[in-house]
Amino acid sequence: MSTSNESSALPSGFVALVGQANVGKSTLMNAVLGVKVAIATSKPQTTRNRILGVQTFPEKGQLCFVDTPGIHDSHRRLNQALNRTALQSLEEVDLVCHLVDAAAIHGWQRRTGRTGLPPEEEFVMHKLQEQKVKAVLVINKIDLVEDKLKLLPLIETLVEANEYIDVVPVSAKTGENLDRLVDLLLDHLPEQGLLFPEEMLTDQAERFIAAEFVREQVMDQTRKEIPYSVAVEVETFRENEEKDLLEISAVIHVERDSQKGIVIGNGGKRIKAIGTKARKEMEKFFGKQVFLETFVRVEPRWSENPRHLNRFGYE
Ligand SMILES: Nc1nc2c(ncn2[C@@H]2O[C@H](COP(=O)(O)OP(=O)(O)OP(=O)(O)O)[C@@H](O)[C@H]2O)c(=O)[nH]1
Ligand SMILES: [Mg+2]
Repeated sequence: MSTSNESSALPSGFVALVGQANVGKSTLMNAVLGVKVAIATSKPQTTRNRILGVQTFPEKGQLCFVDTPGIHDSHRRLNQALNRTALQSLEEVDLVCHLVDAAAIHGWQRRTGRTGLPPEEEFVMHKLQEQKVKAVLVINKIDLVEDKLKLLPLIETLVEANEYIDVVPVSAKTGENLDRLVDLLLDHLPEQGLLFPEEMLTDQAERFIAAEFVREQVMDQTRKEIPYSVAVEVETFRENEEKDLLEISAVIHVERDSQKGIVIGNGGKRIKAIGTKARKEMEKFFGKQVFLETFVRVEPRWSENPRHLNRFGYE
């Protein structure tokens, strides 16, 4: 890093978070921001859009994260759109964080008795190499690795497979080493001053964020194919100044009648639980009381239909 003096501008820039699905990209962005801007669940393919998350570090600089969908090999139309979104993000950034899941790779190596990388990880590596990006390797979920010495051969395998300008092991969940990651990213960014106002957090519309909180709960509280058959649209987002609350109505789209039944649940139990938790997340984010209504509609095979993918903002 160049020596700084009082007249030099602070470092800043766009940093894409990329990798396989479920490696913790969104969790890491939220952890650095200290606010949940991107939804995160235990199911793969949670993130479906490019999501900007900005954090300003007083007197240090500004990181503008671009959270992206997990890159994976699939022929489903929705999934291909997600891959495109992730890969296009690489073209617009100053730096890339390639996140890998240390525990998942170790698990794969143990199960198969092999020493290399799982094919899904090779797929991501290949995509990154094609784009010739400047990448930092971020080895996430180290809280799940009991014997930290085991990280060394993993790092060796990864840096042999791809070129990185730096390597950092972290835990997005416990926050371990995230301060080191932040300093290191700032070190690699141009000294160009702040790109956004200090208080800026994201460029996502409030409606989008509200819809995402509902989708997060549906994904979290359902299983099998349902998380991948859900799209949420916010139809009303209104400030009721008299009552000092936000009135939000959201439509949960699924692909089949049977899925509608599961989302609603016995006697409406599940949809009620989804609504309650989503409302609490919204209240935390918007800092206001929320009145939330939810509806479930069937939109047959929307995830294979370009018109609907476009309508839901995925293509
Ligand atoms: N133990 C542990 N779990 C983590 C860590 N980081 C993320 N997770 C968990 O991993 C799961 C996936 O996290 P996400 O942040 O949604 O992962 P993602 O990479 O954004 O996934 P997609 O959006 O599906 O591509 C969630 O259950 C997280 O709580 C970590 O450092 N340690
Ligand atoms: Mg994500």
